[in-house]
Amino acid sequence: MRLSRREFLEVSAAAAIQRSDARLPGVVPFEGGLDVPLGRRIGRGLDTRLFTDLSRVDASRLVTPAADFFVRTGPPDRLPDIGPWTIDVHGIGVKRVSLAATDLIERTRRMGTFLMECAGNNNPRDFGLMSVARWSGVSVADALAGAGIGPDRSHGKRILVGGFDHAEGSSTSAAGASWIFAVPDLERAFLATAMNDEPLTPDHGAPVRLIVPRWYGCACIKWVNTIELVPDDVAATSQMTEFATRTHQPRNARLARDFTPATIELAATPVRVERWLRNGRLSYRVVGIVWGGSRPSNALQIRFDVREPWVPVENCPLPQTTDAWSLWTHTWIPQRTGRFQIVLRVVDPSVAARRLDLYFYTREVRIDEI
Ligand SMILES: Nc1nc2c(c(=O)[nH]1)N[C@H]1C(S)=C(S)[C@@H](COP(=O)(O)O)O[C@H]1N2
Ligand SMILES: [Mo]
Repeated sequence: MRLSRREFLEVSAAAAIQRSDARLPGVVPFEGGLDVPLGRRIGRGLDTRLFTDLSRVDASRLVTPAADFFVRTGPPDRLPDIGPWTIDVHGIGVKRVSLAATDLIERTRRMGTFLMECAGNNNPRDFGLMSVARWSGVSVADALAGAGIGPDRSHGKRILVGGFDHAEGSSTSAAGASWIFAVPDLERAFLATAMNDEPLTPDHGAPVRLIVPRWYGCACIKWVNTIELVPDDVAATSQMTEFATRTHQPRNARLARDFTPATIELAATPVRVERWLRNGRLSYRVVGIVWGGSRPSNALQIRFDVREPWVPVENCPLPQTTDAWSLWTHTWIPQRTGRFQIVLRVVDPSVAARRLDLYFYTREVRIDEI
């Protein structure tokens, strides 16, 4: 949105009178990538998408409303009636049990606020295959204990969590959804039945989906209908193989145990570039998020132009947790008009940040006025 000269003078005058800063309307749009509609469900079936509008993330809106939570796959057409839904728990060394979704829903309690990101979150216009919700459910350990499977289940076994899925793939996705975990991978995992205190919707895996905090979304199986104890040397599933590159797996990973945990390393990206008048001068304020990683870090630096030095992000409080995203802001006074690539890096060598190192979350903006 651009201001007319008159509007500009009015806002300037107002700011001067108040001797305070004034935010100008609108934001500088991010360029490049696909111009997809945000916050609106598009596509059909397996290819259903909803991209969260990350520019709306703010201190008062750190949890994504359920209707805006990203969707990576719509419910299969032949999704069975969720009323009598059960999870078939079986496998080596266990007695086959059915876990009723209604039982899980009765035992549901709040699990916490967690971010979910699709491993294929690669559109620099938006990066909107990422959202944060308050989840409720039953921990996997409790659910298995309820099915008579105690903590000793770990002995030489892995756990496959499978979901109902589309019968056929599409040009961008394969059919079938299951992930095989080592037992410790699921320590914090839970079977979610509610998002933001509302029952799960079909888009998000109703009646039961898996949430594995800090892992990419591809492991967070929707419409869960199977939990199977499998041998340690079991082959990886087609879902794991489909997402192997995007979850940074070793080349030639073939068995489930060849896979590394599909965790999200520390990452950061701008979510909007605001225009401000400060003491009658135009300046820009970059608002961004930092997420992922096994421990919080605020050692972020930002750069707008390869010819300029990296500088510390101006205002980046140490996040209290890496379970969700946290906000940072940075005042920017560009010295020229034209295109800029906004990139971030973390300067702590003990923090793994593969995607940041690859400039994966770079944003491009065009500045017309300085
Ligand atoms: N059964 C099933 N579960 C699934 C998928 C799927 O296609 N089928 N997609 C996965 C992927 S790739 C992601 S990113 C998340 C997205 O969850 P959401 O649509 O609720 O945001 O679900 C995961 N769980
Ligand atoms: Mo995904």
